Amino acid sequence: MLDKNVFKQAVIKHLHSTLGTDENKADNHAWFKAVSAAIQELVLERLRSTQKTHYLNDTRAVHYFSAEFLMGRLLSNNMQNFGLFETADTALQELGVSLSDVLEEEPDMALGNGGLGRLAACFIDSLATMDLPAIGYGIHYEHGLFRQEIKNGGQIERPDSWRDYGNPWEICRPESIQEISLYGYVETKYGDDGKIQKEWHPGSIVQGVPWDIPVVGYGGGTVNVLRLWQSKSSGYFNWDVFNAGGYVDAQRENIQAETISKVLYPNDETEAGKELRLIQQYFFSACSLKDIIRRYKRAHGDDWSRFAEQVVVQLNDTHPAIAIPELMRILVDRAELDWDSAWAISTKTFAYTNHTLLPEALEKWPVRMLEKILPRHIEIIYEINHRFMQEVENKWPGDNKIKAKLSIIEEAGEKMVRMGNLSVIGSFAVNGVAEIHSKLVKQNLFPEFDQLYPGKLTNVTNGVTPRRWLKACNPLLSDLISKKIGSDWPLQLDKLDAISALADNKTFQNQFMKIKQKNKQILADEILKLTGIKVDPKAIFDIQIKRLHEYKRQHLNLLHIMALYRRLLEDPNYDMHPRVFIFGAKAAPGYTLAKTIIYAINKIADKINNDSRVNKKIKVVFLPNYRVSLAEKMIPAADVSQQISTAGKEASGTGNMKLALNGAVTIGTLDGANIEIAEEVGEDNIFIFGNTVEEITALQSKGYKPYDYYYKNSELKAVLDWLDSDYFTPGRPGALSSLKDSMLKGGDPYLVLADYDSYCEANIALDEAYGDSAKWAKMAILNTAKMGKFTSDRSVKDYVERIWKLDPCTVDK
Ligand code: NBG
Repeated sequence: MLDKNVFKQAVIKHLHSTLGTDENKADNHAWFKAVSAAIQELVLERLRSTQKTHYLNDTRAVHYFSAEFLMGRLLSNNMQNFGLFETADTALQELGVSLSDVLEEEPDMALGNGGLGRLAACFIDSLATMDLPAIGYGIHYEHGLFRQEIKNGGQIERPDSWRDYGNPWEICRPESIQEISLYGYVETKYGDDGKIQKEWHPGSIVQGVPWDIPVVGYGGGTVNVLRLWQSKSSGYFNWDVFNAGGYVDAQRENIQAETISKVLYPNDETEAGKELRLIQQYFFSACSLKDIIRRYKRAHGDDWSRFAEQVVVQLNDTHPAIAIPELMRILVDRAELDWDSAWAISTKTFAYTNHTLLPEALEKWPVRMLEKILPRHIEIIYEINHRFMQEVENKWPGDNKIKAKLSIIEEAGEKMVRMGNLSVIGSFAVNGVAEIHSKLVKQNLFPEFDQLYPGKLTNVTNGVTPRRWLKACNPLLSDLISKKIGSDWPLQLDKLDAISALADNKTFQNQFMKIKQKNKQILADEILKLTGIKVDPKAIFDIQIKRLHEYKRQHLNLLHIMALYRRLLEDPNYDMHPRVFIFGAKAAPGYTLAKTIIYAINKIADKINNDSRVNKKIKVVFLPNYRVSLAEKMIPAADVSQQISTAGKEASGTGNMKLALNGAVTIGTLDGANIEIAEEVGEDNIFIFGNTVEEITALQSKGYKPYDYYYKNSELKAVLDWLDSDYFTPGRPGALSSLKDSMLKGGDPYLVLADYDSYCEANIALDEAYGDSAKWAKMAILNTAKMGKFTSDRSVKDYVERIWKLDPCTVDK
């Protein structure tokens, strides 16, 4: 595509004419900008061809609505996808610049919290790679997820300023600005034909300015777009007139349009429940729908009959669910379609993905908040609900209990709008994200909806892009694999299975494990740089990386670490392989217990790492500011992958897939996608422990008593009591007691104690297996070999076949 010299010239040109510097003065950041600009030239050329091709072919497209896109860095990815990584590397070397240093200059685009946002990023990578017409829609947050610092063991949140020095990839599109309305009141009028008409007189108008981030498919054929909306005040709105009318809610003057896209809510798996959050959701959903309709009308004018043939909108969780009444409003109030026709179009347009069963994460908005902010939408929601209640009455005549349960409006206590129910009713397909999760969605969350709409509820198991999560992040292993089986596995991940045949081959085992060793050395250097902690790369690298949440049970891992510590103190000859426990996790700023767990990890780490009686055997590392770019360094170095959530709580997990893909062996519960990973790798190549969903249900129905476990297991008791002392927090006795209390007085809602014994046993089995290096190598190889199912290309293919019904559209080169 580009040869080395042409590439060099392009970089130098940008150094001079885009950045106003030169080869002698440029620092790494300037080189980063110049290299990105050189790559962006290619990106934009392919973007233009793609858009033209899609337009000329009038393609049906998927519109992926997501409040979060956790993109990480783009330079390396874009170069990889254009096949230019090696070219760039040598070109820069010849210019006396290190590509890896240059790559480090790019801030992560951290516009997401965790799995949900990263899944969206993997999906748009796969969509472009598979030449599928798609556009991602989200919010152009000025500040992404907070930067985490650790001070005296505790988490401090600092603002993330990813755009302070500009973002070389994004393009502002002022020509496509949209305006959306908020607040105000609804006027009921009678048309000439005597029909009732509704007119929303908004109290405030906000502009959405689109920023486009090109999404380069692997091979560089298709370049799709991620369109992110920035909010701006709409200068010209005449406030005085509205004030004089006295109609407008007094609150609206407080609205500062620009705050809408200021920050990403740092909550993961909890409902944010704030007015601004609802406005964010409406803001990006409404801007995106207007954008879609503008494009549709360009091709089809006012003929709505083909809308649902051309457009499918995937709702990534309920965050964009307000798009459903918004489309109804446009069709009924603006396009003047009758309700039934509008509903027919709308329910053929939307599909909804559920990402969690945790009750605290199921979104509900107070009716009075909607009445204030979106007065017309609440009327429409009531109308949707009214008609839906008739359906329920037909199916279950006279059953008010079912009605109360299925109603979009929750009536007990303050009236609330249930966004999950709205999403199921307003969509033609609903999916969970792993087999077990989708099963529980059907059985526990929405069983009556499943009866009412047979076939609507389905499963699409998550996946991850092997381009970023193996090819780019683990170049040594990628090269080895390509040498053995050819280089098309990043597009056909099933082909990895061919290395199964080499799992017993001594030479291959050595090559595979030597690479793991090198990756561990690289991570050990990084750990030293970031924390000052020296770890032995010969030790087992045991990694737990994910958001901090009680259900993910970082504290179960910690209890086991404390137990090992005790065993070593009691018996200096206690037989175990040296092991480094490595954590990365951010806690939601308001989640006190999660922050206490981070504090506990750091305090226990301090003690153990500085205790010469044990620190040859165990070390504990907490790497601050876990994010996509740090994950890319940690994952290739993992021997062990900790996936230890309470069964039934982790919808899928995707870190589990990334780690196994890079040859880490999982210790995990039968939860989320762990179950499917176990099916693929076989029970000999994974350490499964703990209560199953069924066993937990049984335990709870007979009355779960955490104290029984505490009194029965003296080691567990000792470890828990240790948390009450000031051993780990000198001068601050009781600083960790709330952690102990959560598992005893607090009833241990995530059954940490119930799984403790079996977790310890699994750890012993793991340690033993590691002792047999040929056996371990085989396990590691088979984990990589058997991950074919978990490419996001397969997930996207499932979505296409089961839900989106899209055809690929190749773009000529
Ligand atoms: C998360 C689940 C994960 C899952 C991702 C992506 C939310 C609400 N859910 O298990 O907890 O892997 O979604 O589907 O963030």
